[in-house]
Amino acid sequence: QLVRNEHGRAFLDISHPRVKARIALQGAHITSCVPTGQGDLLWMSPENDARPDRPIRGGIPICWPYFGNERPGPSHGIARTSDWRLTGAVDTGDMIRLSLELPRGIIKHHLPDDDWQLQVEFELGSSLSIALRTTNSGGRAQVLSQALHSYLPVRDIHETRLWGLEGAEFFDQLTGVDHHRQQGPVTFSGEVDRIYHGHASAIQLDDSSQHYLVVTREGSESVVIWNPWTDKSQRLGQFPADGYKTMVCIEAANAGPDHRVLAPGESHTLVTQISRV
Ligand code: TA6
Repeated sequence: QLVRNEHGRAFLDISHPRVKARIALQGAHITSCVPTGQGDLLWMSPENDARPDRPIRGGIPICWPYFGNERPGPSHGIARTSDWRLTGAVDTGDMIRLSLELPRGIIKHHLPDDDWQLQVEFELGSSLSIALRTTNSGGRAQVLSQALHSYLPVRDIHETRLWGLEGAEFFDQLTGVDHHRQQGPVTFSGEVDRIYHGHASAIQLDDSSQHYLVVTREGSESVVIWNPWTDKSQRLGQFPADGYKTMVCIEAANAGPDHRVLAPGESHTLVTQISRV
């Protein structure tokens, strides 16, 4: 049902036999997803002040229609601070499917030279799936870069390894140097901010838990791996100084060299699934 927090921010609170979840209407931003009998699949900062128009730290921010600062404007684009509209809710018994759209008037307001339609579909049950569909509704080709900026919980970042990226090439956002090659699992002993590209297979998050998370993607040949570590944690808004110890971002993306050019009328759907195995 629709609830509002003390700042008037609207959330969809989902309570289903298979899952409990919460989605902020601003940004169509899922902030928690707890399948029955499991822990939350997502990490949320305890320091969110959740005032409207401030990006929520945690969950899955929708970075669109550009990633990071690939275009002038707010970091990671305009979708996550704009008000979306619920357009559908279906209970299939073993999951709930929610559809939202970003009204075209809002897109036009922020991006007067662009012509896009944007919808998102969540499938919430024993796992989480989010599909972000962009349509070029204009008369000229348009460039799209984007990410589903998933914050995932880990028991201890020092004991965390990401499998599935071995041998993949990556661009290091910290140094601006490209064409690194991943040797072995991704481990963390300092800030990590990398765009792995030319890569589409599943990523396993092994943090020595009995069950670990698996992230899969569709419509994406790039994935961003980020942990802010100590210094950046101090500089980030709404982020506790030790927050880096219990989270990692595994972001299904079309970022860097994996940006997409959509012809008039063309659609592209970016999908990520998060499940515990
Ligand atoms: O995806 C990694 C990243 O681009 C980092 O460089 C850092 O800026 C992070 O996103 C968070 O960005 P935000 O705008 O949400 O503070």
